[in-house]
Amino acid sequence: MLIINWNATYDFYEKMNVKQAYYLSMEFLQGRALLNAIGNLELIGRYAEALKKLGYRLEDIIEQEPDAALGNGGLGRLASCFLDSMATLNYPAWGYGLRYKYGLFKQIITNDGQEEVAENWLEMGNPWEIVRNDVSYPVKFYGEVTEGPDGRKEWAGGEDIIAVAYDVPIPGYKTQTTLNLRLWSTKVAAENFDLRAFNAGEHAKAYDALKKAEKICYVLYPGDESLEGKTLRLKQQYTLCSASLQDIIARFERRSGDSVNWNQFPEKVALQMNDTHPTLCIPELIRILMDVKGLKWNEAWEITQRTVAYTNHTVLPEALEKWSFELLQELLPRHVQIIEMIDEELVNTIIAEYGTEDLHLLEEKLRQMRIFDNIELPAAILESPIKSQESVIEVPAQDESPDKEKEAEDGKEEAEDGKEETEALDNAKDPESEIKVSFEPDPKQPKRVRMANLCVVGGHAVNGVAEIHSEIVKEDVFNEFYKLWPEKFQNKTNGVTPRRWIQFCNPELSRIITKWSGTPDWLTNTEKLVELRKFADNDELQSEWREAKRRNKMKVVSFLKEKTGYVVSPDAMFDVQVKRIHEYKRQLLNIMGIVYRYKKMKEMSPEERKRKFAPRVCIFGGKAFATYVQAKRIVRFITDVGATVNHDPEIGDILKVVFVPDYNVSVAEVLIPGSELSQHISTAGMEASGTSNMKFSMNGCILIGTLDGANVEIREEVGENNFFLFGAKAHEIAGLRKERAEGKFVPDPRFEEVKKFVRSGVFGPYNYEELMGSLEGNEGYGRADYFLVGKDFPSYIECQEKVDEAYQDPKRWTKMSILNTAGSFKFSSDRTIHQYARDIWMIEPVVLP
Ligand code: DL6
Repeated sequence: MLIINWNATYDFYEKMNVKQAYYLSMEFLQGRALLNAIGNLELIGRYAEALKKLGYRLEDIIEQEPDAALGNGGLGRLASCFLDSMATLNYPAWGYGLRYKYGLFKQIITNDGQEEVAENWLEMGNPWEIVRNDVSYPVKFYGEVTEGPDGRKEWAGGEDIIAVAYDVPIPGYKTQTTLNLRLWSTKVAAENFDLRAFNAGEHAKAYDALKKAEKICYVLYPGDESLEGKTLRLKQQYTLCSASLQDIIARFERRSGDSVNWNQFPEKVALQMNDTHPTLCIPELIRILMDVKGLKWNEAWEITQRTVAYTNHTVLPEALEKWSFELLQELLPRHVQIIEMIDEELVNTIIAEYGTEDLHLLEEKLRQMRIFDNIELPAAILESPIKSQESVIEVPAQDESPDKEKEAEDGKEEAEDGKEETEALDNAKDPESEIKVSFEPDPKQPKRVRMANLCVVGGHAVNGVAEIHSEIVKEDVFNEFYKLWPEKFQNKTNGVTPRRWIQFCNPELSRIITKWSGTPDWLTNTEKLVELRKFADNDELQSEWREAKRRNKMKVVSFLKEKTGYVVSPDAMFDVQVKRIHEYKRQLLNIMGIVYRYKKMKEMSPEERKRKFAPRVCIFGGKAFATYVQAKRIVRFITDVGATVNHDPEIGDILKVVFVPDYNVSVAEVLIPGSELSQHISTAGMEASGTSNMKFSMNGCILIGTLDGANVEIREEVGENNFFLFGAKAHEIAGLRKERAEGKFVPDPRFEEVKKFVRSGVFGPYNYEELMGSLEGNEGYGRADYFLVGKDFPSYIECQEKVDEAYQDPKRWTKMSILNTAGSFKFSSDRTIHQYARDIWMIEPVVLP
């Protein structure tokens, strides 16, 4: 059925020559496909029946499928939710990505913390893809650019590989529309296989080109510490952009027949860049239009800007990609020329806007906004109009401490970057300053290309992924661009598909929702969930609601036993924090809170303990990037605490701490329906949106969180009484950090008590000095609690006391839970996709006849 629908959809779009949106993403975190496919086709019952006749249970068959984990976390899963919504809402759209041989690593938890093992998800073959050997494109790296007789640039020589399409069907719910996710794999171009070397017995030499080509798609996100890693990552990004654009352009030409009109390209193609990873689409589209199709620069540039849009998913400076100019120039020489043209265009715009009278101001604007960082201005601009101003004086080269570079490598760039910027601003503003304006690059600093700036300049729309994040994007990260082009900036609050994240993972709750909302329509129109508000106090609904949660908790109990060996009580509150391990997500705050709880429990009589604390199972899950040392220390800390607490006979079932290994989409599908409290406790202003917060809330789980990302909007919708709020606000963070740096912060005695307790060795022999030291900013431990764990600790543990109190009143808790599901209507990815379609892509639903 899928294949029939898939072909019908494709044929119809071809025939109608519709405008299509293309979602380009280096990550798609699809998870398992079977239940989703038969669910969207409304075949679950019949499929299970058929399997039964063959002697199998659907549940067992489902478990056989490995997760397609072609993504790291939220960004990739968002892309997959979007595909589901695009198909369900009948939007003509496709996804383009890479078919990594090894997805995100498999995480093993040992006594020493996390270990990584390659995830060979294709080992048993993949029935959900069709290789399209007839759809393949050459992709070039390195080489030289020359000028042809007609003035056109020619990029020749270098290394050629072939990108081959693997197509994956994306079924919509209750619709025939079945979209395509086209993933590229790479192989050697036949002519590059050195048969002569092979025949001469030089096998290694002969296989060299083969390996070079194939390894591009071996692994998702290779560590980019080494130059080799960086080159590989850049090759991956370019492969995605080049192959996808060649494919899109070929489709456009085919559908245009004899009357190709390139001006019409943006009327037929909308291209969304999922973060900066596909930025090379911009110069690649221009390259193809100019060098292959013969368009002039102005035409190519205008068409590109009308076609491309950019979503920003992070404000962390270390994640805003900056590529080495030299590397880019070596690997993609023609693209660098094109980026130079875009940069020049931008510099002219900045000069037109700010003039050349105040060179301090101009230098400042150019420094912040140019695509090139620390690269000389185009000669024409330096000569005139800038050189015509007599006041240009060169800046004396400034010393760079060697330590600083090391710190930046350790992931501590933000703090330093912020500092540099303030200093530079101060200097620029100070008329007495000795440092004079200069447009010359600093030879001691690296030359870099800022991909985010290229995206903002090259795209017609820029969006953040939650209201607060989009404000930060406008007011902070891209403020200079916002002042120049306010009309480009938008917000598109993320969403998740209610099919996978309620209906298929939580059929118990879905039945109750349908019964009490009076219709199954909530699955495609989540506004209907609001109906539940009317019955939030109803005893019958409350008891059904609790019963469903209990059954889902029982599934979690079995799951935890199977995966960790721990046996936990279903009577305890299931308190969950599952997400990538990152300092800003503050798993450290959670575990420090648990340690505090444990210590207090130990100091109390059993009766007092019972009165004061609701029994809890604290569940953690998430992967730490293999080279992220601090994140791995946090994993180790959590597992050590678990090992101590869980075996403490005095504590028993009143507190358990479990780290679930190898958190992925399928694990989330078990944990989320059975959770009661979930933690979204990032330092305010640092989590762009979060999407698991939406999934938990939909499944009647109550959130404890800061005013960050989509938490802000979730709290608005579910009601502030149904959300446990704590912590500093985003606008306070800079001031608090400054205070800390000036040594003015006085930590709460309870926080000091916890650190001392950890240092006492109660959790085993591991050296906790680095971890605890990082919360103090001791010499050698970096940025004085940059994520403000110590600052938010008192309000966090006080908020947790309120959680205990609420949980001890089941009627109140159940009401809060129902109101969470009811208030989650806004967070369907269907709403988000409608907004992208209407405001950015300008596409309409196309229903198959
Ligand atoms: O927008 C999806 C997701 C957000 O929900 C998370 O808040 C955000 O951290 C994540 N961003 C990334 C950034 N990756 N890069 N580059 O994963 O996006």
